[in-house]
This record gives sequence, structure tokens and C-alpha cells, in this order.
Amino acid sequence: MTNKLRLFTSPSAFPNPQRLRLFMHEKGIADQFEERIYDMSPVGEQRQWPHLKMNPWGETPTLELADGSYLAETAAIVRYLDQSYPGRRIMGSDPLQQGLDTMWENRIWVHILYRIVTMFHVLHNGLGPKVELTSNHAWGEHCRKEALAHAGLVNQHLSDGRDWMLGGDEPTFADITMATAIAFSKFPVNATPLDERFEHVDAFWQRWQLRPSFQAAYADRNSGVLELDSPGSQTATLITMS
Ligand SMILES: N[C@@H](CCC(=O)N[C@@H](CS)C(=O)NCC(=O)O)C(=O)O
Repeated sequence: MTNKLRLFTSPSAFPNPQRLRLFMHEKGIADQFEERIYDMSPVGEQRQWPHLKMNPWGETPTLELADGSYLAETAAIVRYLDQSYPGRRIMGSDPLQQGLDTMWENRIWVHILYRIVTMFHVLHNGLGPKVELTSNHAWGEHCRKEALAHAGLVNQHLSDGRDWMLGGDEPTFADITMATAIAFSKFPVNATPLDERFEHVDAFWQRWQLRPSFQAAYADRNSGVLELDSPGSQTATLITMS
């Protein structure tokens, strides 16, 4: 029997659960949760009634709280954990920093990561009937262009020599969302590696890979990104989300 909070989540290939996982490692609280990792595709456990009773949106991550209630939506879970657990405030240490972090995080989530997620869904043909049947090449290409245009703005912001989006010594939640966007941009179906397009985004990606939190968060070797799953490997392997 454990008294750890239960987290219903996915392997590191799935960017929303992954940004929560990266946050938990950055905050130093990752060992305080019991992760229940779903078989997302093609089984689709997240869309079956036991999970829908917890989160009618049928998505991961979903956190079960001590009183038996549930919290979903990555940014909401991160906000709750950031304020209720001790340690560095990952979403900003004062009202201005919190505002700036939310501003950048929203921009990155809406215009970069969510675009890449949509691109993935409508370009992919193998997610299976329980998860995704819509195929729309034109919409996927539109999303790719939008993600690239906004990644260019992030690159411009990083070009003044700052390490992280807010200019501090350590990453905030906006940086976490950007890191998972870069990782997912490299996933085979997306194949639009943001680090290969933009110099300062590349340096940012290299910085993340040196952080212990990042290494711990991707330790499942199940991200679908070759350089994270098989560091040093020269052989291209197509890893699917099955
Ligand atoms: N707005 C939600 C999105 C969550 C989401 O899209 N989760 C994906 C994994 S990255 C999922 O569970 N997809 C399963 C499905 O669509 O069936 C959040 O920020 O947490």
C-alpha cells in the first residue's frame, strides 16, 4: 500500500504528460507520485470509461488528489504542485516573473507545441481507430508552418545570450514546454527538428540535455526521439507509439 498520489499518464513520447514529468524532476518531487502509465495507442485506455470517470476529456495527464478528487490539464496540475510543494518556484518567484512565465508558456503551448501535436494527429496514419481517424495533409502542413514561424520568434528572444526564456539562471515552466516542443518536433512523423532550424533554439536544446532533471525525465527511453532513446547511436530506428 502506498500513500503516494496517483498520476495517470503516458510514456515520454507524449508531450503533455512529459512536460509535467520534466516539471516534477525540476522541482525535485518526481518520486512522490505513483505513475500509472497507459497504453495510449492503439488501445486508448485514456478514452475508456474508468479514465473518463476521472477526466471526461479522456486525456493524460490526470492527477488523483488525496481527497479522491481529480485535477487535469498540465498547466493546472503544474500550478497546483508548484505552489503546494516546497522547493524552487518553477512558474516564477514573484508576480512579475509569474506573469512573464505564463505569457511565454502560453505563446509556446498555443503556437508551437499544440501546433505540432495537431500536425502529428492529422499527418499520422497509424494511431488507430480508437485514437485518431482524421487525416488532413493540408492542415498538418499549415500547423508545421505556424510552429516554425513562432519557434523563430523564440529563437529571436534567445538571441541576446540568455540561457532561459525569462533570463534567469534556471528554467521555468515556459522553458519546460519549449523543451518538450523541441523533442516532439523531432518525432519521426513530425520530422521538423526545431533545433536544426534555429541556432539559439539548438543551444537551448543542448543546455536542457545537460540537466539531470531532463536526463531523469527521459530515462524511459520511450520518447520516439532517437538521440534521447539511444544516445550515441548512428542507426536510424523508426520508433512508433504502439
Ligand atoms: N490540454 C491538455 C491536453 C492533454 C493531451 O492532449 N494529452 C494527450 C497526450 S499528449 C492525450 O492524452 N491524448 C490522448 C487522446 O487524445 O486520446 C493538457 O494540457 O494536459
